[in-house]
Amino acid sequence: MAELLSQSELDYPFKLLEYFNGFRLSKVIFSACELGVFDLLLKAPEPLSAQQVALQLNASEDGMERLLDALVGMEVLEVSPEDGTALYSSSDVANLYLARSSSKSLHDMIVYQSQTVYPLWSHLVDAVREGKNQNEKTFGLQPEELFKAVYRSEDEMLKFMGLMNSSWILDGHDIATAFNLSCFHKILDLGGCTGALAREMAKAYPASGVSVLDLPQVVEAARKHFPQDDDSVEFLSGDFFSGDVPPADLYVLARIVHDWPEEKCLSLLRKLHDACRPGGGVLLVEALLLESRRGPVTAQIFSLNMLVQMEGRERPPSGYTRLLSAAGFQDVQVCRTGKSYDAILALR
Ligand code: SAM
Ligand code: ASE
Repeated sequence: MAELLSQSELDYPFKLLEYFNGFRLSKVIFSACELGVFDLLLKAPEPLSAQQVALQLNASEDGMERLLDALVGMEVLEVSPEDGTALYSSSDVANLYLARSSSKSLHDMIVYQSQTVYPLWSHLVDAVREGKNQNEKTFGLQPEELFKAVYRSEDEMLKFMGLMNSSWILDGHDIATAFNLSCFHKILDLGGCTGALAREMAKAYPASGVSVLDLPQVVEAARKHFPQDDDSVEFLSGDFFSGDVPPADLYVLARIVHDWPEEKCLSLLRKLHDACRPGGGVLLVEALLLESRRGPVTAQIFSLNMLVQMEGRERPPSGYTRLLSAAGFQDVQVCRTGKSYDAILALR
């Protein structure tokens, strides 16, 4: 059995200190992204002093120097020389993932964590006490429906779409190829948002037709703000809770089941079971917990996030098998990718 934290840390609680200081490390990354530090360092032809960075980003020299030094300590930036004026430059990782202009940029994910998730998490104590999300307390709204809160303004909807879009930069290919899905000729990604995962599916299965169904305002914004050069994915407006879903061989539900209470998930899965032909199926994409409850900590943190922001939870494989069986699906297969998100395939 793995040694418990409380035993290995008795001499000096290194991990414990790292955990409870962690929020400040998050804020260092958030702030540097929002100030444009990584974009400036990527563009600069040579390393810059704190004074130069501060001047170009409209910040104080003292504040910027401390922020840059913290980023060096976190091994996100590099500094030289050891004496004289310190000159800062980006690392390959920062250029690839933190600069806005990179094709693998996680900037949108970071902005959403900073501006929406972080304020919500300041009410974690209340969320745990009350057992419900903190949208009302955090943003001063009383919407009757969950996505009226998530999409409380056009700007919030676009930021949320940016978050959803950027996850598949990292995990999209692994999810699309977790199972061989080439036998499903018509694939429909329900709540497919910007189409980022659907595009990975279209790339992996060029002989299949891939469509996205989402709420009308999301489809409109996806077309306008997240356009695609190819026409590999078709967009449909609709509501997966009310009325029929279009026919398909494979229904994809990526990060949908974890948003909603059990009864809503069951009725959606039953509807999909009725809509799909024998041999058809459903692919769930979620961050799987371990049956042992011992991790992965990222999925456990996501489950707390679902408490703080949504109405659902993360589950271990048995949780999904139970839901899928109750809806009538069979042959449940689970694929852990080792990244943030995993795949569960079930057949009618
Ligand atoms: N599947 C995408 C992904 O994993 O990146 C997005 C997941 S996001 C958590 C939930 C998505 O479901 C959003 O795009 C939202 O607009 C959509 N959605 C919420 N309620 C819906 C409904 N009643 N009908 C269709 N789509 C809905
Ligand atoms: C959802 C996923 C997310 C609904 C709201 C969300 C995420 C953040 N807010 O389906 C992404 C994953 N979770 C975290 C904590 O980053």
